[in-house]
Amino acid sequence: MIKKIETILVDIPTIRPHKLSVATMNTQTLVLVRIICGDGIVGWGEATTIGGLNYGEESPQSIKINIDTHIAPLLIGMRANEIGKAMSKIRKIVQGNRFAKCAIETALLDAQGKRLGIPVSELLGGRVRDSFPVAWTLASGDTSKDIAEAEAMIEKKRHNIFKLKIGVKPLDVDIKHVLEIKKALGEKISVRVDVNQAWTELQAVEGMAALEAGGIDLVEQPVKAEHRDSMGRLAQRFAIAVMADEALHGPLDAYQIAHQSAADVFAVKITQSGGLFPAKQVATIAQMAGIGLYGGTMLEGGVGTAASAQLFATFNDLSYGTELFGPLLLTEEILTESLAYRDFGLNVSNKPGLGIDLDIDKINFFRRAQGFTDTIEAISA
Ligand code: MUC
Ligand code: MG
Repeated sequence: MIKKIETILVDIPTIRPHKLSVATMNTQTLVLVRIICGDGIVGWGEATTIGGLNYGEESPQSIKINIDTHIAPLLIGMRANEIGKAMSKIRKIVQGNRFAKCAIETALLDAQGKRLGIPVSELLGGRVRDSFPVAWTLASGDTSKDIAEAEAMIEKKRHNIFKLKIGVKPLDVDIKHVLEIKKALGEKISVRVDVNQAWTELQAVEGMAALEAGGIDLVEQPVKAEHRDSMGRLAQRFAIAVMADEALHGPLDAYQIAHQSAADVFAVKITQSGGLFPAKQVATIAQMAGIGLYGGTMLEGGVGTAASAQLFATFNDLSYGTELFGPLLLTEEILTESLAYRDFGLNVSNKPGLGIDLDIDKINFFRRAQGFTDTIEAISA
């Protein structure tokens, strides 16, 4: 039985300012969800977004208040092991709020995995891999700092795929920045860009021609999410891969984008999709349409990253790798044991549930910094 649902906002500083075309992040707010079940099992979920309401239509505060006010009351007293029924009730009654729904579904899956003694991947169809590559985003805003950061990552065997955030500066300045980084890192290192919707189609035509000639592997969301015809024209015109990110809000968008041939690759995100099961459907649609898969992130902390990892481990095709580096961008770890980043990738836990434990003292400390005077209780499950 679902006994209690708690939502906790935790603000964690980033290791450096993270500059996107839509926002500069100095902290990340994690919305943690803890579901306490009648059998004593505890499940954790998480949702994050970027820059308040700059990236999407849910903010950390809206996620918390909508779970507390509208979603949790629907679930209290339901059977905790009937995840399908619980999520279908929420999906019928609650419009939108995909991030909030994802955090709840994650917590229910974590609890169910712990109850059955199996990792969440096995509740999602079963894993086909135990590790995958993880890209790093260079977003300091400075070319030489980005090159030094990338070289340090390669040296440590942490990452050999890099995504550059562009779109704020004039096109020629951005292109120069990207090509200088590509030249410094060399042939063997994959360099991609994320424009976060900042270009017009004409700017994209000019930018993508230069990026393609310079050996850049992929362009993520070059134009506005709703400009699907533009995405389609760009995907057809250039050999460089076009990836849909902000354009993908779950299975229906996936179906329509596939139908319109408006992307070569999908960035699958559990929050953007509205949960792990809808994200799996997004991946299935991509695979049916011959669209490549990339495991995306909303810069989640340890819980959301572990959940994404459990899902991405079930994808047959993961040809573009993942970007599950969220916890590495934060100064503080909220897990008692960090996720296993090794050999340019992430090893996926095979412990029950999400395979993680949370550091309750750390969570209470960062809650206090936000002015919360109450604390959450440590519960072992
Ligand atoms: C995005 O648009 O892809 C993912 C990695 C990163 O640096 O930003 C996010 C959001
Ligand atoms: Mg993106």
